[in-house]
Amino acid sequence: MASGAALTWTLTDGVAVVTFDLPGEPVNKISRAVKQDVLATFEALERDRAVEAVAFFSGKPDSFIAGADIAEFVEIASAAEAERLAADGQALLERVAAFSKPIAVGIHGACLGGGLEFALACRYRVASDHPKTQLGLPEVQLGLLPGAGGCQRLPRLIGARAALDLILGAKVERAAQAFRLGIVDELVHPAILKDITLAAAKRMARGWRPQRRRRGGLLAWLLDRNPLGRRLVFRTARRQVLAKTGGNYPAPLAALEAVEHGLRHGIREGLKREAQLFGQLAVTDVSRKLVQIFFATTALKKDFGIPSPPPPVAVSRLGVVGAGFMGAGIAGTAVAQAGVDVRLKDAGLPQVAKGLAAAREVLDDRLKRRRISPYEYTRLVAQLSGGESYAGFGRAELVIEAVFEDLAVKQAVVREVEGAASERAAFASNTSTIPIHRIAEAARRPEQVIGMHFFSPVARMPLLEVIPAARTAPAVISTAVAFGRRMGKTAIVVKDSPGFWINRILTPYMNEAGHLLAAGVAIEELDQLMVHFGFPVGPITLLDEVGMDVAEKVAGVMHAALKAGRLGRKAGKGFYRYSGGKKGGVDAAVYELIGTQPNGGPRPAEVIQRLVLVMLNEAARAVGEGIVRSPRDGDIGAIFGFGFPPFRGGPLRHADDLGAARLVGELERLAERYGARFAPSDVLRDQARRGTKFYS
Ligand code: 3H9
Repeated sequence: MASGAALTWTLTDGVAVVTFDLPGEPVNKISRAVKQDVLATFEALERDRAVEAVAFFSGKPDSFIAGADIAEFVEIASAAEAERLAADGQALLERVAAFSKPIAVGIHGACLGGGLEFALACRYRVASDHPKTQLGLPEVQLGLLPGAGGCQRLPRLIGARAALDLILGAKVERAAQAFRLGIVDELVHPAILKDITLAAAKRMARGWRPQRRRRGGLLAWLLDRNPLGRRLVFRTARRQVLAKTGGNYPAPLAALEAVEHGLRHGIREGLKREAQLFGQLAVTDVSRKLVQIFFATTALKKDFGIPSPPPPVAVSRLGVVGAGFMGAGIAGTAVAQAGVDVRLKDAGLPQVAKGLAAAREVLDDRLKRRRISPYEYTRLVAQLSGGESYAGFGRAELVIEAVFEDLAVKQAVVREVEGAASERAAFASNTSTIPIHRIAEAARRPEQVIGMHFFSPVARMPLLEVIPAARTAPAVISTAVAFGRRMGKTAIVVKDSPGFWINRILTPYMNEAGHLLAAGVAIEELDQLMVHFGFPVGPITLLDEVGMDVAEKVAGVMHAALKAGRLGRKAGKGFYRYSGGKKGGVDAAVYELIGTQPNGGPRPAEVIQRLVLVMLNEAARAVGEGIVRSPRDGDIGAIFGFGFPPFRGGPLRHADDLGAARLVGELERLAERYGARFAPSDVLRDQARRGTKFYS
């Protein structure tokens, strides 16, 4: 037995069984110290004549290697330093790839970034067929590229097209898909992972060489193996990246260049270029922002929104009242993600049947995308049931209502649920507009009442706002947050105040879009300008997507259009036309309804300024009122809730970047021209006076 700080090994029958278990850390990551440890261990293994082969495992129960240590990137001061970091990582993995004895890795749990790059440098990869086993190179999500040889080794293993698909999309695949792609050589039950990996190492020691078949048939050959086909692959990928990123994210383009350069000029040159580009990316503002988002998101995973949170109640059965679009989405996502039994209730059986069918679509989608097996699918479908009474609610630990947005209706539902469910069951309202304390007024047990505001479509939108009212019990808060997390959501705990956080800051933004329409800006132009700013969709498309819920509060011209039955996408018509679920062009009739025609309107720069500043100003005001508990929650909420451009770090980081003094000056000028809706908030004025920021 030998040991370094993180790596230990024992010898079994000529095979060194190496275990990587970083002390005191929940996951294995490759830091500078770990690199030294790996080098020293491999030197020792090289020297030891009794070692004929190596079998490598993680000592963590649920993860293999989470990649390079992201915390080290934050401290990097120059591109040259970051380039050196990548070159060091490459040199280490070159050493592993050229190791004189065969290495087999047994992968169970997350194998990401530098973790996968390490596995790719080894000769044989066995993976456990377990949902926790996920493989990928997610570096571009951090504004970086796979810098320890990933841009070179992956395309050589699985072809340029498949590798670009993974690297540029920051895709993380389950083991079965990684096996299909040819990233792993063998897929086994977790119970035999160790034995199979050891056996492979032994066979290799005796001279066996794994044979790899190229996947993908003739098409892959045509596209990946000849220069013309390859050129087409790169051209298509570049076009797709530009369309997707709008030029705001440099990492995918740089990754593409690293892959292309390596395939054209050989692996040496490829590695050199890869390290240079990694260096340049690591010091960009975009990467810094994306890394901050990573750490903010991981911190939120452990935060229950209250000091000393009591343990959450373990939910095994969920009751959902209201089988409409939201209710069905909540039911389907709860089954698919949290694996709980769900009972769906609505007034009539036809609604229930429709809701159950819609909930099942969430599972259909997972099956189609191979996120669950046919066996899991059948099991989960059986966990969904419903009816027109509250039968089955007695055993629910949590009930979520998603009925019509009307106070009296919601109050009636609380009372009915209190009659049917256990005394301990928590009651959550999925309202987007009604104060939770008003709903709780009707309750006999108001301490059990809370808000859980999901976004539409529930299965895809990653944010959950959890809204305790003044009397909500702390355990109910922990339970709502914990259950939201089990549903795969990032949860922020926000104050019970009109619009909570998301709709509070969206409303003035939407409202301003209305003013701009009235001033003659064309609908498409408005949308395009904000997409150019970095939003996934512009305000008018967003309005069509969210429909009436948010728009109800939006004044003026918007109201006229919406009152005419143009409820947005869900109604098949809004500002744009929709057919078969697809968005068409702008419906010109809208302009007549709102009594204006596009005539150019203000300059594009002013359009962007007005829309952005009105939102930042409101965000600042809401922070001042304590609507979110921290700027971190506010930024993550805006990014995950409606796609505030991640590369800008969120509205509050963006406000910090612009600086309060500048914001106040610009808002004052806008207020002079357009009125009090632009009056700078006290928070910004105060920051401008003291020279402070949201983030210290
Ligand atoms: C890279 O590899 C670059 C290379 O190509 C080239 C270099 C030259 N670093 O998420 P969790 C922390 S870039 C530092 O709650 P889970 C995390 O902050 C990297 N810290 O657990 C948290 O800390 P704390 C590419 C990391 O089970 C704790 O570990 N890799 C890292 O829900 C637990 O994390 C990625 O982008 C890291 N790499 O999920 C993968 N990873 O306890 C990033 C985790 O102090 N990681 N931490 O709050 C993940 O996606 C998830 O953490 C993972 C586990 C799925 C692994």
